[in-house]
Amino acid sequence: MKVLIDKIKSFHLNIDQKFLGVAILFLWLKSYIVSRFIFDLPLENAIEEFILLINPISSVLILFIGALVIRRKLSRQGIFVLSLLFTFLLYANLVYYRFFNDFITIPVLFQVQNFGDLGGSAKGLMNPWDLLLFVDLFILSFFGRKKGIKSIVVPKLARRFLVVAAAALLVFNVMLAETQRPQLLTRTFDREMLVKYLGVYNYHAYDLFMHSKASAQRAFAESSDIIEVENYVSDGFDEENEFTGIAKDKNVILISMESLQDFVINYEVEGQEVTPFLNQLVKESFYFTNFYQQTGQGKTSDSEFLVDNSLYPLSRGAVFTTNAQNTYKGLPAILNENGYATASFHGNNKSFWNRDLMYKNLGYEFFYDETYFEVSEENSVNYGLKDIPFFEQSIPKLQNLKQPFHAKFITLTNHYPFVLDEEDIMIPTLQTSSGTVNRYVQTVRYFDEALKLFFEQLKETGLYDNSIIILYGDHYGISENHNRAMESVIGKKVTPFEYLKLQKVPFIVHIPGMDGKEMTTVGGQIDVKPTILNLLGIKPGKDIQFGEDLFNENRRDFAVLRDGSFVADYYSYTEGICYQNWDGNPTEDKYCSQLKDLADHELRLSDKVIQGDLIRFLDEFEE
Ligand code: GP9
Ligand code: MN
Repeated sequence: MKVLIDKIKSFHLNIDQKFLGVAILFLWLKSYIVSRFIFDLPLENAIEEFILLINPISSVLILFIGALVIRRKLSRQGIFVLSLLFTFLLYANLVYYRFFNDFITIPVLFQVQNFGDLGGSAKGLMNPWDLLLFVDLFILSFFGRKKGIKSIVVPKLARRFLVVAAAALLVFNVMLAETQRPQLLTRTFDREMLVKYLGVYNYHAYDLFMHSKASAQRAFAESSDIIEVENYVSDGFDEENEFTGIAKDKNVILISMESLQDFVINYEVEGQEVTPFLNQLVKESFYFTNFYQQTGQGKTSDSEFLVDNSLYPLSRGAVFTTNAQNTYKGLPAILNENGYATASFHGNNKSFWNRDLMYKNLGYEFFYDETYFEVSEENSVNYGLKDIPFFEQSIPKLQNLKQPFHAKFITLTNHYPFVLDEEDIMIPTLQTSSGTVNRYVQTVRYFDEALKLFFEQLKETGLYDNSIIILYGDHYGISENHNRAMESVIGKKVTPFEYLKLQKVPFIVHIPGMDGKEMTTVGGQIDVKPTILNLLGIKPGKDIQFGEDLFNENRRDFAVLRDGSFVADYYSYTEGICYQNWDGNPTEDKYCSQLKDLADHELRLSDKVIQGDLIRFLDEFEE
């Protein structure tokens, strides 16, 4: 102990080490200033402020100390070059941010078109004040010339200490970030969040890692890999039925209903309907009562992926962020080729779930993100713009779209933790043991009202008559943590079999002028793309779709959930056990285990398509 104290007492930095220290300090400071005052990151509390302050230092330390560990000493030129590289990275992000309000990703670097956009106005995006970012480099190079500064050597003990300190800081940073945003790294929601919580350099390291992983998997794929998949999905692909082309050339209005589970339909709280409008709408529509959500960690974005591609999302992470550069044959792209204008409307930050990049790839021509809406303190709650003003403000934009159009609306208010402003509460809460479940019915009720108003506006503007309106719940709102509370809602014990059934979300196809019908076929979000294409009478040509048209009477009753559970005509499977649909009792029937193998096989093939980026090979096999 005494030795250590003496060591600390006698500790002093020589001029070389001071030089290194100053370089690190400068880099930390300017990274912080840029992140805090130039990037418009929403900071919600003191912890987030603190995270932002500490996050550049871990990466800066790791860089310099890492270089020292590898090379044992660093020349002043070495320090200068490292500072220059980091400054350049920071500055590139700053310029990119000014234009795109987003951060650079590796794939973006290779998208020449992006920089084409930037190129013309790059000058306009630079500002004389930006030179301040480089001031420290001038200072360093000036002092570096001074006699006496040679190679920087940091004693072994100090080096060890610094390595541990940098690593500990990084771990602390990530842990603190996780308290603010659980699953930040596994779900990788949003670049804005990654930069806010990890810092711009750590974000780039993470982006590089994710990108390399995806590239490696892609590199090992061969064009022949697609044959097995094609053979599997081709059955019944082109079959026609009485619904084929029934909505030819009509506008398609697709509504993603946030966290809407099927159990709320016709459910009442103290004698008041939770979804009065939907209850009426389902009577006037094709209402699929055995339709399942099939999302994984990518939640809303996974549901979008399923609907647009008829491929399964991945079991880990959000495919919108992990495989956004793949080739896809998205529903919007197909409709676009067939003369449709295509747009997505969503009152949230555009880079959430990497939508801004992924949408281009799926064939959306327009993305009306939050910047296209008037969003204020009063008209937003929780994640952003409330559903009523969202739909209201969307109408004029919709009217401006060339017809026929394909327009997707992603609602937001009915999102965990299900909070509303006082004036938007229309029904009482439930009285279960879970506050989440109790509030859920109120936010659902608010959404139902928004939907009613939207339909009214569609009718007023005349858009209604030329359109078909398709609605689906994106994923569950109530997780299994609330099973006890859900027992009083559904009136029975929430066994794994019942929990599986709670994964039903409404799927509603509303065709103005047609009578409604309850449809009992078992299906899921994967079936939406072929269903829409069939209604419009559009043949997509060569494509890989795991779903089947829900109006096809010969279709198989089958919905595979992302965790490997499935529901079929007579049997269901979840958590390792097969159940009989008619009484919910476990069974060991052979047919059920065959279905289980089929479900696994299907998920595996879909994963292979995504990981190997196999759609890019489709054309090679065009006859
Ligand atoms: C975010 C919104 C909600 O833009 O789609 O995302 P979720 O948490 O439901 O996936
Ligand atoms: Mn959602």
